[in-house]
Amino acid sequence: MSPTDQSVQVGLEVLETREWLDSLDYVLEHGGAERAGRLLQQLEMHTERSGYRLPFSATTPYQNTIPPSKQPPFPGSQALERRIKSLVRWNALAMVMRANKRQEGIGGHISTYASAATLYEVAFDHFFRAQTPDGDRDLIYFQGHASPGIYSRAFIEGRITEKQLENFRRELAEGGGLSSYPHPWLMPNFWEFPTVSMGLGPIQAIYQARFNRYLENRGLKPCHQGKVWCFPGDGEMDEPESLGAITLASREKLDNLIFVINCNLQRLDGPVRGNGKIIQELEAAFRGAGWNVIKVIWGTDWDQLIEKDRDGLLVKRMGEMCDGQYQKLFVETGAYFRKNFFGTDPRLLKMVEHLSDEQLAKMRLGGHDPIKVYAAYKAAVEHRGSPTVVLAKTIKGYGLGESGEGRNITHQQKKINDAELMIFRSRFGIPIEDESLHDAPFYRPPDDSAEVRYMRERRKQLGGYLPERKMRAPKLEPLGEEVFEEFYSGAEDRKVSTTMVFVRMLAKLLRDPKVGKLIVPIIPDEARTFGMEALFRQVGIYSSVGQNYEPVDMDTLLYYKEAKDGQILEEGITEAGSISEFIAAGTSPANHGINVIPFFVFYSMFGLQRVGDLAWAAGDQRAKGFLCGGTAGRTTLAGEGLQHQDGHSHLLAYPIPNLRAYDPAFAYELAVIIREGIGMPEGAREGILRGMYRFRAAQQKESKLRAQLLGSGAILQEAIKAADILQEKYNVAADVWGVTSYKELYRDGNACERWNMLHPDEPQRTPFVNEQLAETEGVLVAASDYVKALPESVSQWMPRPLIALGTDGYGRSESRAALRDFFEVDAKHIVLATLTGLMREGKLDAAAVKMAVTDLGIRPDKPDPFAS
Ligand SMILES: Cc1ncc(C[n+]2csc(CCOP(=O)(O)OP(=O)(O)O)c2C)c(N)n1
Ligand SMILES: [Mg+2]
Repeated sequence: MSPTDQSVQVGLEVLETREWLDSLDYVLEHGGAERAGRLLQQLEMHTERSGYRLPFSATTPYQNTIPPSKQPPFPGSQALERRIKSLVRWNALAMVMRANKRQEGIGGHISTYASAATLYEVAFDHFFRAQTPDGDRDLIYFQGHASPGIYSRAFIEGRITEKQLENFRRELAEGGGLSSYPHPWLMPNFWEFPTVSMGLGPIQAIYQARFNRYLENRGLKPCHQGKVWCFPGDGEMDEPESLGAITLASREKLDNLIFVINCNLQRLDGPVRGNGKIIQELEAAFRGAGWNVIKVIWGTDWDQLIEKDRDGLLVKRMGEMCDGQYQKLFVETGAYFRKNFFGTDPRLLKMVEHLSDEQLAKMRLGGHDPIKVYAAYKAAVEHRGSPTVVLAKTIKGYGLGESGEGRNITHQQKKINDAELMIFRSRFGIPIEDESLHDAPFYRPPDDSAEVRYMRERRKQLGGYLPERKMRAPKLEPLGEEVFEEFYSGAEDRKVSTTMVFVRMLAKLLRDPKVGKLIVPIIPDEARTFGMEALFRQVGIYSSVGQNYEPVDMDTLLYYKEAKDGQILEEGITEAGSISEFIAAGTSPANHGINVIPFFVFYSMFGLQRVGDLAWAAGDQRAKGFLCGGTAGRTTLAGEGLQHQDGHSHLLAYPIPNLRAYDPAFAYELAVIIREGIGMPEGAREGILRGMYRFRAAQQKESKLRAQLLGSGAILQEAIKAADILQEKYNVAADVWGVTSYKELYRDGNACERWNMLHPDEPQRTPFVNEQLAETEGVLVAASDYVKALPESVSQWMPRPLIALGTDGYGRSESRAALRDFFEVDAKHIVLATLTGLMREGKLDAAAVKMAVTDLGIRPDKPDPFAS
């Protein structure tokens, strides 16, 4: 075709397209969206029947799902809300900057909240309900590393002190501090859901929404207006857990569930989909799964342009450009924008000829525009029949100036320079003078200011402040002995597996008039393996739609019975889903004020090994319930392969401080454990090549007081310091050992033991650890940055008793020095442990050790890190 023919062709196409569009507009106007939809379907069918294959597309054009004509009016004061949002932005930035000025490297994130501020603020002012009219409440899964913004708002609301804000990531500081991320364990009156381990928020939110329906359908939860909101990052959506359960949400028609994905096009290192478009990719995934998808891409500034775009040129151009290039546009000038975005077609250039470069550069994205975000949330809240996902386009580090906004390094940025601070201050209208700016002081308007009054009034209208965690259910009464009595006496010489006993116990509990209804059995498709099928019939399997088919085994006694009020949660083959459900149930006393007792019964190998991070999150949020590993024990489960033979799940239980792990042998042991578990009284918490080398020998050869200090990793330095202190202040000669691998020492020790056992008449081998320490003198002290179980696992081969120091317990966000003091693994605690050992050997008296406690500056009443 000649160029002239080509342009004639294009001209004809434009005309043809216009005619079709005009016709469609007519139908939309006179017949409505439904008629238009039917017509389009017929056109599609007609094309297919004529033998043409239309390209499949799960996406819609790269534009807002809600057109301006369908936008509701914005109900609040935009001006005041912008003021409040600016103040929240400021303090969020200031808390991270100040923390890092005081101590380099303490960390924190400024760019994530900067991109998400509008997404949160619109929700706080208009949507998040601390209490719904029917007494329910919304449950919010905040994006973990957006926490500075959430703290900042609570500060302006007056719920968090300036001191606490000052001590962001300094939780052990005087006056208390704030944890880096949402941790209910650390801030039990504030955070409800730990989310920062990517992907755990989304899957937990889905199962939370499902569990709420379960409670409602079983009549345990009378109210149902609450929504579950989850705010993941676009990078986070790559986690299998993020997308892995989305079909469950649509299958279950969870219209009580709203995802808001902050699509700032960036993750930690760089673009999420530089060569693609994350919003379109997510749209396809969620639409394909049956979700209601609302895209919020362009801000109000774009409305006029899009409205004039009758031929769809602009929207086509919007859809062509990949995310990496969009990111480039965000950091460039208006002139660049004009040339590289609109410059591909003279007609596009014409569209924006009335706009200056400066105006072009300021064209806002949808996720930064409260009007667009409000419209999306309102549509999400009102939508019925399926869950909703809002895909909001934003800029990472929005407002942080030249060095932060949209840059690849922005995620790790902890501060901005004075000039940028000044621009930020002026852009967001923060009333702080130039002279004070350098320190980034906090700013809170007075209680009677229009801003504080407005935000408090909004929260009052929405039922109170958020987030707020508290125990909303009364304490469970301990169960009477009579339930368990039959198990105390045993099975009269009959050998019964603990799994079988457990199932009998569970069946009995389900029949108990007091707690029966509260029991929530959760099974990932293995009930028959454990002999639990009788429960199908006894209490039914939960199904939100009942049973729409005649089960094949209907004529048997124990048929597969599904029911709307069924009690068993048969989750299918998803351990991640099942434990998420377990978490929802186990936190229900706090979140809903409803006491339930979840029993998650799994093939033991597929417990902690499979879903360790979720189990950790369960501990963090204080979930209560029973994790029951059936068919446990490496040698007990004969016949199955390596993927089934669990001999280590108890070791995997070590790191979770508030998980109690038992390996019961008898029915009565199991009975005692379960009875104790249900009615446990509050506050009852009872819980380098071959591996080592001598790093340094003591210089002082003639002292009678001697010690062997074993240090590992970063803590080896503490052991060296301790040896110096011991020598200088206490006349103790201490050798220092570097232990590179307790596991190797353990493996070697066991290998020797085994060989010796099998070769009784040959010279016996000595474990390496014993060989190393046999000729030494003095007390043995080990310290590492890991749990005490590591050194203790090899103490059996040491010539003398070992005192182990380690980091058992939940961590804190703090400086290294404060943390090593907190966990008692620093030099002074190693010194104290050594002196204690010498006292036990009778070489020092108690008074001398007591004096050392004082001299070393150790507080004897400091909390036990294992239990705090
Ligand atoms: C399981 C897991 N892996 C890695 C990280 C470390 N990490 C924290 S934030 C982040 C990037 C998040 O990007 P995105 O989800 O897009 O959030 P954004 O900050 O852009 O809103 C990473 C990799 C983590 N928190 N959890
Ligand atoms: Mg991102």
